[in-house]
Amino acid sequence: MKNVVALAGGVGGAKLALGLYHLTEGGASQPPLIGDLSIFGNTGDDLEMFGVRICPDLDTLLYTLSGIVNPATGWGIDGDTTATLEMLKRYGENAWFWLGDQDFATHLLRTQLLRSGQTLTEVTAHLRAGLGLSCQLLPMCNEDVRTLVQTDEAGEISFQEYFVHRRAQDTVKGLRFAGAEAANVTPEVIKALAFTDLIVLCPSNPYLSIWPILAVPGMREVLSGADVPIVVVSPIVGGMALKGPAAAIMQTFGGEKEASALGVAKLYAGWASGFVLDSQDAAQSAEIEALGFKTLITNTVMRTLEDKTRLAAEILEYFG
Ligand code: FO1
Repeated sequence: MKNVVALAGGVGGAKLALGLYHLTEGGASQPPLIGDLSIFGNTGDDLEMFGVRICPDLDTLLYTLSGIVNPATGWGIDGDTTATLEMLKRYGENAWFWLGDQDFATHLLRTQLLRSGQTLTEVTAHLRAGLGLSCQLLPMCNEDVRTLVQTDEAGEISFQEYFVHRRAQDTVKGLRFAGAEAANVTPEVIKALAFTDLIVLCPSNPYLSIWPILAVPGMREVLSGADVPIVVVSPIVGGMALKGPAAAIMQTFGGEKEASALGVAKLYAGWASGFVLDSQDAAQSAEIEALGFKTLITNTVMRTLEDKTRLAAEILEYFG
């Protein structure tokens, strides 16, 4: 059995995280192929609203892995209702961020535990245990780091303002991870890396989901220091993002003529060692290998649970 660390952002990353989780004993794999699984989640998308702390990417991982996620959106809780949000609207609040009633319970408890002095790592451990998850879910750090998006149209705005309120329509000129300079790699992250055999960067937006994690001072170094393969799974397939604005951002902010798996590989060249690209992009594999990557070409589009588990098992077998 191998131990695995996975880095993940939101919906796209959570799909592969679920595949990896299914290879653990707690995820019911018989026999289990993964011993310890630790997932490092992005908290740059976090926000405070109506007095509560919301961690959308951690929650997407919590809900996906525990099987209660809304399958239509990939975030939020399946069948959740909006009585609380409706009441807030009645008071005249501009409730542009969709928050379900059950989802509110997560934010209320998180906020209470944080106020009692627990770290975000401790609070997240409490939540994942409550949902019966046996893998570790670790926020990238305990300090507040906020992804700010610099746009042509609206200046510098918060991530959720850009992504949800303004529907990711603005031209992204730059990103700032406010608070990152004061953040620290946590002891739990360091411990997980001490025992890992493989590091997988799930197919999440490099700029918006993975960069904030790597912006924590020392994070890149501790990941490299684990001295195990660091494998990137391309979130770009056939020139398109599997989900979200990654392709558009690669072109505007990243300066690529067109979004591609090769473009993603260039972002991680010299640091990561493995690259998983979709069969549709097989023609790019020679150039990706020329950048120094060992490549795996396979079907990376994950629709069913079988797709997710198969991709996770292939990655483990090829790079583990
Ligand atoms: N995404 C949306 O497109 N609209 C929403 O109103 C929205 C609310 C929301 C509430 C809780 C949560 O955990 C996630 C939510 N998301 C929503 C998704 C979220 O904005 C993104 O998944 C991530 O932040 C990007 O990785």
